[in-house]
Amino acid sequence: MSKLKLYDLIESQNGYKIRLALSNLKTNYELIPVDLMNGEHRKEWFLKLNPNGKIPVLVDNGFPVWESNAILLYLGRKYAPNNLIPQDIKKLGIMLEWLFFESSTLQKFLQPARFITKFFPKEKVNLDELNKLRKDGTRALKVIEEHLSKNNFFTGDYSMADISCYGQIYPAEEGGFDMSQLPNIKSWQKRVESQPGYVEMRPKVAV
Ligand SMILES: N[C@@H](CCC(=O)N[C@@H](CS)C(=O)NCC(=O)O)C(=O)O
Repeated sequence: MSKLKLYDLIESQNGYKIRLALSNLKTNYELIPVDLMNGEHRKEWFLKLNPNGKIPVLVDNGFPVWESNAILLYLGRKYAPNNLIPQDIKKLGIMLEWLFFESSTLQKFLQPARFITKFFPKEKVNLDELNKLRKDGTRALKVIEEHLSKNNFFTGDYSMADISCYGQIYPAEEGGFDMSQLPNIKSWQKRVESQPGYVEMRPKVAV
């Protein structure tokens, strides 16, 4: 049994970032699904792992780490110190910019837009709110589109910033975002998909 445990749900794009990173790093882990629909993440045992009551949470030999981008930095430092976290101080600065941009801006709009579009009953959807999320999310995507017009990856080389933004953007169309107008993002997605150990958000089921 692996000493790394990931509390997660396949449909979570924040959890997917961690699954992608662990797969890129060829690191084994145990996936423990958390039943959000039945409020498992609000129970006392889970709040001991993450007092904020959200997935994903990584538990390393009993030590819990929460917030997806904090988990990425933890994993990068532990398993790939010279690889997915740049040594070069300027590149490190660039990677951190995009990780913070992801959690403060991109995630703030893309995640609720997808949640509302995919999981809310139609009659409960506030269209003004949803359209505002899509408008602000599209603006954030265009900031990335512009950056990727001059860079193959966020820092030049594949790093945790790519994993974080890729995981968040992966299901963006399910949130009603039109990705067809963002060709640089599309090309970058293909480059991420050709990295060793790449996995999709939803594992393919054998037929
Ligand atoms: N900023 C957090 C966001 C985590 C988050 O919002 N997780 C969602 C699933 S993707 C969740 O647990 N939602 C349950 C809730 O908020 O009640 C991160 O990056 O890890």
